[in-house]
Amino acid sequence: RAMFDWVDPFDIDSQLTEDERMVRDTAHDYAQERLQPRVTSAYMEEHFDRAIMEEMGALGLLGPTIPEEFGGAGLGYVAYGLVAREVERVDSGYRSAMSVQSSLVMHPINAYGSPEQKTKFLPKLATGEWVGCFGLTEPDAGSDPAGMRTRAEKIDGGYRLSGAKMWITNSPIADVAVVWAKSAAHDNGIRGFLVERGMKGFSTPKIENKLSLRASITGEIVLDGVELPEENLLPAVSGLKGPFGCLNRARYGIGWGTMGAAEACYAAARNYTLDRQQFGKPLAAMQLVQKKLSDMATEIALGLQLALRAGRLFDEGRLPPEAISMLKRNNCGKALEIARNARDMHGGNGISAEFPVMRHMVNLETVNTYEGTHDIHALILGRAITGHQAFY
Ligand code: TGC
Ligand code: FAD
Repeated sequence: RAMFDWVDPFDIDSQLTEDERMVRDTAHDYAQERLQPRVTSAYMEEHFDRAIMEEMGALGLLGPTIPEEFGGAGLGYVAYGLVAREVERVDSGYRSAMSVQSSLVMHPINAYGSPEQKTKFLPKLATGEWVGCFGLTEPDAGSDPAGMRTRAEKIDGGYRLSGAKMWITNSPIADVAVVWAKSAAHDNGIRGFLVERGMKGFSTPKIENKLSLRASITGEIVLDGVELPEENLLPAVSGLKGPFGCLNRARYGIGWGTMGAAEACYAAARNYTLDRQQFGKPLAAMQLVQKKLSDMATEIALGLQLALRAGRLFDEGRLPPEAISMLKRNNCGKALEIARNARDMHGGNGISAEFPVMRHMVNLETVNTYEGTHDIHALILGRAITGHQAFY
């Protein structure tokens, strides 16, 4: 009789290559040894430690899919997902910092940038010497980025950018911002621009008092007539498919990352209910508690298999964006449900920062909203299933 492993019931471990397991173990050890000890105070103080970017860079965790010639690790998307899972096992905010740098900043420069842009930006982003951010959302354009108001006007030798971006991960500490704007010189099409720290009219005020993702830094991007040279336009993409091509990668990473957060909540709920006695026996011996743990284990096992299959298809170039919507929506929604149940199973202790469950729960509220809300992904899937768009 094969033995049941409550952590890995379908032996996902043996479905990974040796290299993937090595990357996973490196990320696991780093996350547990260096991130776990600082997360509670970072969360309470609403502080992101900038040194984390350099630590991750030194281990090759930033831009792992970027070619080695530009400072990346040249790894596949399964390895990238495994890193996201290990980092988000500690906190969704740390995974955010990492996935923005990798998928939303390094990827567009690598995929749409000029050779000069790749040489100038990618190696420094890979080591964490530079931090990047991605500006798509605006105060009046969130789920509908086509409604953006940020404008690029052609000037002699370059462009002048005017507008504002809202809810931007890493913006207050960013050295470079990938900003999406409607460009008058390109039939008002959406184009990507590399805005560098120090450019006149560029500022990034911090958004204070978040109740979620407090270990990640979030801000605005204000573009007050920022003038930048022609060489800072991303030359090789135009239209919304530019930012969406980046979002495909970040959303895929969230599919893995949220399972890491869910696994942390499941393990915490199991440990807590095994220790805690009520009515003369451990809570874990009660039927209702066992049902909750069984549901958690099942959803995590299914979610991980889905993420792994998605990663294999991604590496083969066969993963449709709509399948990424299914992965992001399902795994994030299930992780949120698992975190809420784990919080409940900790009773009063569940609301204390001594335990990770409520922090994961409120973090996952953000993850359920950003990179396309839960309902927007349902509509993306609905359009693909029926052929009718129901966005408006
Ligand atoms: P639609 O007509 O569907 O498409 C416009 C053009 O884009 C192409 N396209 C895609 N290309 C690649 N990948 C995808 N996933 C694509 N989806 C669409 C499409 O083929 C078309 O190309 P073309 O050449 O024909 O012009 O555009 P729409 O305006 O109808 O889109 C509707 C909708 C709702 C699907 C879309 O706007 C959407 O996904 N909204 C959600 C917005 C969103 O996800 N924002 C995320 C902001 S970044 C963020 O949250 C970072 S958090 C990071 C962290 O901290 O971890
Ligand atoms: P809205 O679009 O106003 O949506 C509000 C509600 O209406 C949601 O429930 C939504 O599902 C629903 N809704 C919208 N349209 C429809 C419809 N057609 N039918 C039915 N229901 C609908 N953005 C970036 O560009 N870069 C970043 O780095 C970034 N980081 C973020 C970090 C944090 C902490 C947060 C909270 C957000 C971040 N975002 C970032 C922004 C994020 O992507 C947006 O918040 C998200 O896309 C939703 O947009 P919105 O907030 O404007 O909500």
